[in-house]
Amino acid sequence: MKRFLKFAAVGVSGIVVNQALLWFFTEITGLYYLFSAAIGIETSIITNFILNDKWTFRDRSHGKGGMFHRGLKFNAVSVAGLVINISVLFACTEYFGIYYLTSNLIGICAAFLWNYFVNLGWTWKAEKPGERKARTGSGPWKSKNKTVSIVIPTYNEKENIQKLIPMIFQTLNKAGIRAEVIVVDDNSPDKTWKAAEDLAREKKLPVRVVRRKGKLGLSSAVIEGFKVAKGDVLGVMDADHSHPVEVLPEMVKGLERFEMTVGSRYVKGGDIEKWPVKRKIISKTAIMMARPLTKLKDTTSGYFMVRRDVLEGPKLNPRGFKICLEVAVKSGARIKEIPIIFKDRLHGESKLGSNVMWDYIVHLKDLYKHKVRKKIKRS
Ligand SMILES: Nc1nc2c(ncn2[C@@H]2O[C@H](COP(=O)(O)OP(=O)(O)O)[C@@H](O)[C@H]2O)c(=O)[nH]1
Ligand SMILES: [Mg+2]
Repeated sequence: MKRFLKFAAVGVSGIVVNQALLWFFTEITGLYYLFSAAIGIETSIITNFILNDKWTFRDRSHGKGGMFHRGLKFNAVSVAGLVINISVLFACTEYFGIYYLTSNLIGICAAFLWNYFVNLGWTWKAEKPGERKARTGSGPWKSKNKTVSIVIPTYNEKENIQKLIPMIFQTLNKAGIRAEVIVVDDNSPDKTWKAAEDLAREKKLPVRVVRRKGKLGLSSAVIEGFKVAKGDVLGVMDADHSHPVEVLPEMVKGLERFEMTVGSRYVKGGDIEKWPVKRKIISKTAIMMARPLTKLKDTTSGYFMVRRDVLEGPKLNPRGFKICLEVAVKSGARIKEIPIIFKDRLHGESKLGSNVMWDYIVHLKDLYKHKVRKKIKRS
């Protein structure tokens, strides 16, 4: 319904453009009015197309064929719509004796419905999951001109976030990548949300802060961040400087050939700084437990990026805290792991309590169930 209304709003804007140009060329430049009308119609088709591609069908404008191809289709549909409009006007007036202005309204409605549904099913046709997979293999996706939304879940990370946000922008902007940061804070007692808001205002950075009622958990925070993110690429990182910002550009670039990139401690070149043996053993055990679920080596990583369309299908579980694993398993995305040296947190203390291991086991149980169901469905 929302899409339908957006399409209607764009249509109205097209009428304004059309009328304005018709008036301008006829009255100001003295052009013959039918030529002016042609310029008005074609320009409004183009402006309508751009608005629909960037707004109404934004979620479907990454498909094969490219923008030019979609533009041609839209043009053809619009011209056919115009013919429908005029034919209905003519038929209603001549054969049914309806007042010509009323007939035109009927014609406009018919053309509008035609335009909407044909564009929905053809110009911006939804991709089947298999097509998405095929497209990923050939890799027409380019990281150039893409915007990256980095979601940072926070709880008592005031000092960390104040340092981290400028570092993210510096690194990405230096690599020519546009970015926005979304801080999802659970009403931290240390007012992390306020620190982020102040920083954004002072340094004029594209940072948005989602302040939730209370400590509602890591995964649900990330999912809320995804909901408000506007970028073509959605990324997640911890606020505590454990995740190195230097690899951000490489993670974006990696999406040209893969659907998901993960900052990994367990591939060649990756490591963990200053972890006691006990913690390393727990971490390795946790990873082993998830091994049959995915090819991902660092299943407990919290540092990742995905193309927006990867998140269109799967319904993500807001419980738990291993959102990267959740996305990897539910989406079945092709993943590239990028080595990182995982550092100890800079300020503050870990937010994950003693029930972490239990939560993890419950989460794994859900994911195994999901995997088995998917297998049964396929066979
Ligand atoms: N919004 C929100 N963020 C959280 C929550 N729990 C942890 N975080 C954030 O998630 C990130 C990872 O948590 P952290 O305590 O560093 O986990 P650890 O690295 O496994 O010890 C940090 O940026 C935390 O501030 C939560 O319940 N809500
Ligand atoms: Mg941490």
